[in-house]
Amino acid sequence: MALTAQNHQELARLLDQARLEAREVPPLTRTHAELPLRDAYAIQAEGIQLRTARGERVIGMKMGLTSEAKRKQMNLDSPVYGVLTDKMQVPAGGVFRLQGFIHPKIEPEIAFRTSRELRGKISREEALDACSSAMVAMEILDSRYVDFKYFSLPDVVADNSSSSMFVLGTTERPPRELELAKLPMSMEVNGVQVQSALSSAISGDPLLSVVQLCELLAERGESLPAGSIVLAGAATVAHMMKPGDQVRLTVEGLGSVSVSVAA
Ligand code: OOG
Ligand code: MG
Repeated sequence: MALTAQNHQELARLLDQARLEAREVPPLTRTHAELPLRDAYAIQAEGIQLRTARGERVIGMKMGLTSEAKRKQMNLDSPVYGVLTDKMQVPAGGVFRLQGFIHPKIEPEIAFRTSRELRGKISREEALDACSSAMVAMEILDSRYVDFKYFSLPDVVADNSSSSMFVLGTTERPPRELELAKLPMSMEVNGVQVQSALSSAISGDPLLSVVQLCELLAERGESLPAGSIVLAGAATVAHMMKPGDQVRLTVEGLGSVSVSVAA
């Protein structure tokens, strides 16, 4: 049976409450075996609506599952997007408190800032023109599903693609000055490397995540507004955190960003 707008709202409320109470819920496809991706994005949008109604401001988008390492880990086969709000941002060098989250994990990313609106099928060159800067970024994921397990793309999409918090580096460089697909990335915890990859692990070239995002948005008749932050997706699998951890990501040419983990 097709889902109604009311179903979308109900499921969005369920996930929103789970997030606010840091409580796990079963994947939606347990009760809604037929959950088309289109409906999952509608649930995601309703969830964002609940947040903006409380005063949060949308400041960008995240791409997820843009690397082979992530798709393998989650056993899912295509990229997805989610929405970022101002409340999700941890300042560079700031503190991330585990309390209030369910089972958060951190992952190494690269982010872009756009200076003009992007819509539909665009070329890499158009994406390059529209991105005024690139920066180092880490995303803190949290899934509202039991044990961070879900078995379908619609589940993760409805849950805002597991997005939770993110941190951006303070060095912003024009992407044209960088060899975007050849940047060594290294994530360290307390000075010890836990993940490393080349930036090409992200969509073959992180800028292509922006191209893919625009295509996905166009399927819903949407565009990427000027002034958006875009997280291009993780280069490696995500890492669990414990209190006292100091997590730092360094991307050659873009500098470093760190976050301290507290209980
Ligand atoms: C989905 C989100 C993946 C990324 O960067 O690949 C993601 C998940 O892992 O739960 O954000
Ligand atoms: Mg991510």
